[in-house]
Amino acid sequence: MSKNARDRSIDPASQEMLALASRAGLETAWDRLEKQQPQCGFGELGLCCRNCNMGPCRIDPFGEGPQRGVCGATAEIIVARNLLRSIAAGAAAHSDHARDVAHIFKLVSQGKATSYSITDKAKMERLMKEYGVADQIALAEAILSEFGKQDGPIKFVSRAPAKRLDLWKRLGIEPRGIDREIVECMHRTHMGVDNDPLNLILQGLRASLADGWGGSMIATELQDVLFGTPVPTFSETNLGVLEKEKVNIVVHGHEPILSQMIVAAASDPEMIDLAQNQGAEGINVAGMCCTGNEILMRHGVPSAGNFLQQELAVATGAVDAMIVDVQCVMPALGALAGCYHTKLISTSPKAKFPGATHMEFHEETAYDTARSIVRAGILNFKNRNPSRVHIPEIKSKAMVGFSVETIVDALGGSLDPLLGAIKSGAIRGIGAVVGCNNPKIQHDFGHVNLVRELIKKNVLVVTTGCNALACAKAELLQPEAADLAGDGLKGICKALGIPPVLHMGSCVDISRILVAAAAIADALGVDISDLPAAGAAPEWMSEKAVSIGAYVIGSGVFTVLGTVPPVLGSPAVAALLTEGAKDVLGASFAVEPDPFKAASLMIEHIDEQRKKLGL
Ligand code: BF8
Ligand code: SF4
Repeated sequence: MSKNARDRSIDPASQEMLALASRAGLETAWDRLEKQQPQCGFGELGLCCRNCNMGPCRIDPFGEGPQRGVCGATAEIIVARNLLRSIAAGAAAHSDHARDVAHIFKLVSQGKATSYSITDKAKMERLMKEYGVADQIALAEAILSEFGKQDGPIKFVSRAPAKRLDLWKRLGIEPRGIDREIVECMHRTHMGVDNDPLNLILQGLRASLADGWGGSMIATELQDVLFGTPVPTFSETNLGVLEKEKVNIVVHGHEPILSQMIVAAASDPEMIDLAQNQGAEGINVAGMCCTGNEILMRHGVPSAGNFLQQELAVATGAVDAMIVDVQCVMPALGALAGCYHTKLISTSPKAKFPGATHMEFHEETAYDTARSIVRAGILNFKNRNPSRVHIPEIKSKAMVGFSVETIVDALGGSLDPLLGAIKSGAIRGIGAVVGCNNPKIQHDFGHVNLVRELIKKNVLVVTTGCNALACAKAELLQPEAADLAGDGLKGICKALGIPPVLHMGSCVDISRILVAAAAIADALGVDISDLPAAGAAPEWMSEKAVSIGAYVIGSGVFTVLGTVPPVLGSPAVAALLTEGAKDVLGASFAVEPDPFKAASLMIEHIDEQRKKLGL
């Protein structure tokens, strides 16, 4: 195998496909990153501004060239504005996803979107109680009104511990309507509006809180209501889940309102018959990225991998259809699919891709469209060139589906055993490790090594998104992985039959981690920032991750980032995020690309918190 493939990923299935891609002359994200070198130094530092047409402007980081944009904006202002815009984009992505789920929930309540139904009625009733409404339609309307609400705060904010709520109020960052906060970010960053870095960052926190405790939480809650609250389930992950003799349909993107329907359509007997008539043994649906996490944890549908494996899946030559909706779908896929028989099918009116066939998905006709899409995949099976099929025989078993409800169940009905274990030190603390892949970091290296280090030191890990999939592939989501944990954590996991790394879902499901953190803080009578807990995003790349990072520290959790955010062009903003925030929010960021050092930072923080709590 070429050294290149080994340098690019630690995952053997990905290495195998990277070697194949390079032999076949196929271009991947790693190649494109190389071609981008050297990347723009101003961009890396956050020092360029295109917010008006007197620009583009850039600030010379060496102090020799211009220190102000044409309007007079300084490095501080430009860096803070750029950061705010990234948060707004990330919060918009999560929240617009949530809006679509809420919209479907409303249609279901009105008896319109007949392809969908209510699966977790008890959860829906709990939400009705929380919102103080008497029926389902009223709940749908109340939730939808969170987006356009003019005066806050949004409902789920009251799930935060009282001390946190007070702090948000005092700082003036209690989120009002979700759309309002995002629009305000765009307004404030327009030329000549908000030019105070601190004021800009406070608005960034508010918009991000509207994501974490708003958009993302709404998505999670209503997806559970519609599709079921996850319970522990076993499945498999990695490219080896693709099957040579079956029609392979990969669902990639983020919204389970699509992937759920594809899963249902693919198990339709008529579709299976059709697949068999076409010479296949059946239909194999596999997930990719977060929509993969959604169906993995709810239905045990195997996942073909995380973000950087989307191109590698196509390169197996065995994918008959890759169905995409929104977010984290590389526009490179169309051209790559064109080198194979693979049909790339886009489905969202919001997201079209070069080289894709567009089969638009609508709530009212969801199941019929899903059947047409699955049929297109089946009919493409005969176009597969068997001599070009190469599926790595590598996959890992994983136990997934740890919703907060499930964790409480696994603990015997209350958080007390967990609190007891934290108090006794058997569990040293909790590490929330989340986020993307980024070819700037060897694929999965940051994720897997950080998590291994944490569990070794008795830190229970909760995970979502691409980290969850990295851990699954590295066999850390199996109960047997308890053997890799320190003695205390190992004992607890063995007693409960759970892995030391708990898969809590997709990226919007980081809201589950917030709910869990709030419950633990409440049980201990402290704020979230007092908990022996820390977060990390070892390989993050997306703007959603910027919003997540902001709401996580805004909620009081110290967080280590594995790739450098574009803020170093302003020492003042960088200091605010890594130091100043601590005094105000009780939490701040650290940047540490080395996962072993990152684990040490998290553990140091956890130990400090333990000491403060007298544990
Ligand atoms: O929402 S972790 S690469 S797939 S952004 Fe994207 Fe990042 Fe993966 Fe999921 Ni989240
Ligand atoms: Fe330049 Fe100011 Fe316009 Fe930005 S807003 S492009 S710094 S003039």
